[in-house]
Parts: sequence; C-alpha cells; structure tokens
Amino acid sequence: SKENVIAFFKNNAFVLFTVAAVVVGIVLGFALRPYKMTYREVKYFSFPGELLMRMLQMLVLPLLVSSLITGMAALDSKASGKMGMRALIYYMTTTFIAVFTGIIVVLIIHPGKGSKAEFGKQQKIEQVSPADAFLDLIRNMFPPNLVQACTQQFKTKYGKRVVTVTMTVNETLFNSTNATQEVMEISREEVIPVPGQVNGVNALGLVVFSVCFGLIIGNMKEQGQVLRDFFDAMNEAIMRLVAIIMWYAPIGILFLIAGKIVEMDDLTQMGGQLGMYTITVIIGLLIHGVLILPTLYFVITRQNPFTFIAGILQALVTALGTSSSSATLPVTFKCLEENNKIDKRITRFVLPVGATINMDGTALYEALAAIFIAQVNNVEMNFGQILTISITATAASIGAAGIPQAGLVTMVIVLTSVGLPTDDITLIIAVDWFLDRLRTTTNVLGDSIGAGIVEFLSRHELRSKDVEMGNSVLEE
Ligand code: DAS
Repeated sequence: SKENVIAFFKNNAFVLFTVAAVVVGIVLGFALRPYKMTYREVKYFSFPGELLMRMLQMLVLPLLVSSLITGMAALDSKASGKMGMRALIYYMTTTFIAVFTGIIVVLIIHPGKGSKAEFGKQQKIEQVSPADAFLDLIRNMFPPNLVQACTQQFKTKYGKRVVTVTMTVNETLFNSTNATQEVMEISREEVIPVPGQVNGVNALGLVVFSVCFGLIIGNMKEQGQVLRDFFDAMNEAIMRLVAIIMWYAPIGILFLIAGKIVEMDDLTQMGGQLGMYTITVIIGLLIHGVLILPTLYFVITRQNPFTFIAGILQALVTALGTSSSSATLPVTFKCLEENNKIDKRITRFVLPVGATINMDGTALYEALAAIFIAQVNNVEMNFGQILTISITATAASIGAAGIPQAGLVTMVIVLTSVGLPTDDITLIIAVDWFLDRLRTTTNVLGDSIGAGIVEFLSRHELRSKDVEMGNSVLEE
C-alpha cells in the first residue's frame, strides 16, 4: 500500500542519508587537508559533529536507566534470570572468541617483525595481577555515590592526544599497584578539550543499580505501579527525542568524519610496522564481525544474518561516525526495535548491558595490540603470558566505557599485567582514532546480534508471558 511505500522510503532514506554522510565526510575531509587548518579552525569546522555527540550523549543516561528499569520490571524474576544467563553466556563466549581471534591473527601476521628496539624498561614496571583488574571491575559495579557515578570523569593524555576515561577505568588504574604512579603523572598534564569528546558515566555501576531496582519494583504489586509508570513514560519520551535527533544525525556524522580527517596526522606515518599493525587489526575485526558473529547467528537462529545486519546498518554507521557505543545506543535501540522487530522486553534489558560490558572489538584490539607491543620490543610471549593477556584484555574490555578511545586507556592494565612498557601505547596512538571507529562498530554489531540471539532463545518465555498477560502473542 501507499503507506507502506512511504514508510519504507522513510526508513531507507535515513540509512541512505547516513551512508552518504560518511562518503561526503571523507571526500570533504581529504579535500580540505591541503589547507592546513589551524587547531581553532578545525574546532569550528567540526562544531556540527560535536553537537551530535552531545545530543546523543545527553540521552544515554536517562535512556540507559529508564530502559533497564522498565525492562526488568516487565519480566518476572525467573524469566529475567534465564534471559540474563543467556545474555551473559553470549557476552562471555563472543568476547573470548574475539580475544582468541586477535591473538591468532597477530601471531600469524606478526606485524611487529623486524624491530630492533631494545627492551630496557621491563625491570621498572611492576605487574598488575589479573586479580587486581578483576577486583576493580567488581568494585566499580557498586558506585558509592550514584549521583557521582552519573557525572564523574577523568581526562588523561597520551602523547599529543587527550582521552576521557570514566570512573570505571579511573579506579581500575588508580587502584592497581604501580600503574597508579604513572597514571597520576599523566593526569597532571595539561588537558585540552577535543571535539567529539563526551562526558563519561560509570555505566557499569548504573547498570547494576538499575537492574536491581527494576527487579524490585517489578515485584512490588500496586505499590510499585507509580514507579513502573514513571520509568515507562520516561523511556517512551526519550525514544521520541531520539527520533527527532536522528534527522540531524547525518549532518553530525558528516562533520565528525570530515573534521577527523582534516586533523589527522600525515599518512606517511602509516608505513612499515604501524601499517602492518593497522591491517592486522582490520583483518581480525573483519573475521570476527563478518565471519564469526554472522555464523553464530545463523547456527542458532537459522535466519539470514545479513538481513539482520542490513536492519542495523544505521547504528553501525553511527558507531563509525561517533566512535562511541554508548552514544550510538539510542540508534541501536531504534534499529533493532523498528527494523528488526526485536521484542522491547529484550532490547531494554540486553542493549544497555551490552553497550556497557560487551565489547568484542575492544577485547580483540587490546589483546592484539599488547602482543604487537611485545613484538616491537622483541619479547617472546610464553603461553602463560598470553593467557594473562587474554584474561586482562577481557577485563579491560568490560571495564572500558563506551566512549571514544577508552580502550586505549584500559590497555594500561593489559600491558602492565605482563610487564610491557605502558609508554609504548604512544606507538599506536597515531592510528587509534581510526581503529577505534572500527572496533566500536564491531562492539555495536556484537550487542545487536546478541539481542537477536537472546530473543530467539527466549521466545518460549516471551510467548508464555504474553499468554499470561493476555497480550496478542508475538506482537509489539
Ligand atoms: N570506543 C569505545 C566504544 O565505544 C571502546 C574503545 O575505545 O575500545 O566502544
């Protein structure tokens, strides 16, 4: 019917605009590079992109809290327990597969080959044990001050670049033995605001709180009704705001990408080891995103994974443009619910948690980068060290906030755990802005496919709940 055609065009117009924005952004960026803009000019030029980041980020906190609370309150504890288990198993399995893929790829390609660098710093660095990293992760699940968890951030600087880190990472670093000293020194350096930078929140702590709170008010009968209605309405209102911001997204993405290309370092730096390293990361992410995750989806659901991916294209492009999985969260919600028709009880529950703790791209990246740095320093990693790297890379990906270049900072945990020099993070900074976008896209893909798989596995619970509530079955 005519309405369908219009709806179809509307949905696809968004995707078309967004993809076109990426292309135009790249072209515009390269066209403007010869003019060698000053720092201030780049800031002015990227302003529309900065605005998009701020708008999306503005929604993340209320969206995360309201969707999780309503999502949990809508399920009984047995059903949510089962779904939670499924989601956690999916997150852990895919993260480990990602780490494993990263390690295999970097060992085979060996991008750090031919390095003559002396490795003299080893003695100076004390090791952070994987236990430290793990304890910090748990510690951050319980923020002592909820208001602070919403606002606290921490900026740090590696070389020329400034990175924002949330409390989650902050505490991990500050509490870990000798890394403390180094990070404190770094944090004292001058901090320059960069475009696209967003405020961090301790999302992990808020997720834990919201899950518990939602479960409680779900069991509170009439007394809890006012709270359930409140968060339900809040969630609905936020999603309407998302719909409006989506119209602005292509413009924002265009300027985010163009601005980044204008200010990036010369590509000649990309030769040699760094170039090989970039290619290795790309190959690893492709294997995970194009091969492993779609296969997993197909094996479990028997549905075409690429139709599913087509539905979330706009979220993937937004991830590419913003390099932040939490800023992308509102778009991921919209794509999965509207295009892929994933049940809201699943998305509300799985997506906020996924965007916070499930980062396949980051996990793959951290393990790969750590081994690359070892290769550059001519250090052979033994099996035990590789095992340590895989554990700390997993913890570091869970602890990393969904904001630009957070993964670069949590690298400190991985490197110190095997006694590699943290200073060498500067070796990979030049390409991180680019690789960050790719791993963020992989992170968002992993979360989305996870939502699809958990929905499929939970179809019986969803259906029986529908019957019990008298809803029209399998419709929402
Ligand atoms: N860019 C982050 C994200 O949003 C994670 C990272 O830096 O690896 O997913």
